[in-house]
Amino acid sequence: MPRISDPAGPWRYLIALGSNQRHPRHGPPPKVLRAALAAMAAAGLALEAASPIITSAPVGPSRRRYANGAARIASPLDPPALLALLQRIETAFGRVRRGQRWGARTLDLDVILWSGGPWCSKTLTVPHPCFRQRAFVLCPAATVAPYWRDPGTACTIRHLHARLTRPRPIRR
Ligand code: PH2
Ligand code: MG
Ligand code: MG
Repeated sequence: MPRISDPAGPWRYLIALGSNQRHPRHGPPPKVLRAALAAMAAAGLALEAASPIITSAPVGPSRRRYANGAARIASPLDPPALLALLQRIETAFGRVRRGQRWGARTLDLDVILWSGGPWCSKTLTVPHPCFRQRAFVLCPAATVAPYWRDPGTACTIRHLHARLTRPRPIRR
């Protein structure tokens, strides 16, 4: 596998994992996520912490529930090289991109944060543009990186999670 090492690394990354389709060999979504973590480690990513796996109601058009999780990893790869590696793992798990936004997927691996601050290119934006509004990302992320600060808001993950899930009075 080609590697683009960055002399300023190793970097830390927060990765969100999702699945809402069974895999013929690994089985149902929670098992897909466990197998994906093993595949990430086998590909040379140093797994520093992995969250418990949760199930969550689908956001978007898909009707099946998701299994979601988060991992904190260390790697010398820069964001585009890491993204390419994660996409190879998604493809190896049988993910087919049908062009439908938020369609059902065997495995989704998203880069949420990295220790280098904001990153923006044609194919990748870090921090992930929607992660602050997604409890299925923030809930597992808060278990592996509670004090990691989002460079966009300067809030910790724990704070973002509390803010999103805090009970609010009903407006009448
Ligand atoms: N991922 C999506 C769209 N909707 N909903 C849940 N609950 N979990 C996900 O991982 C998820 C989703 C697009 O990647
Ligand atoms: Mg996603
Ligand atoms: Mg994705």
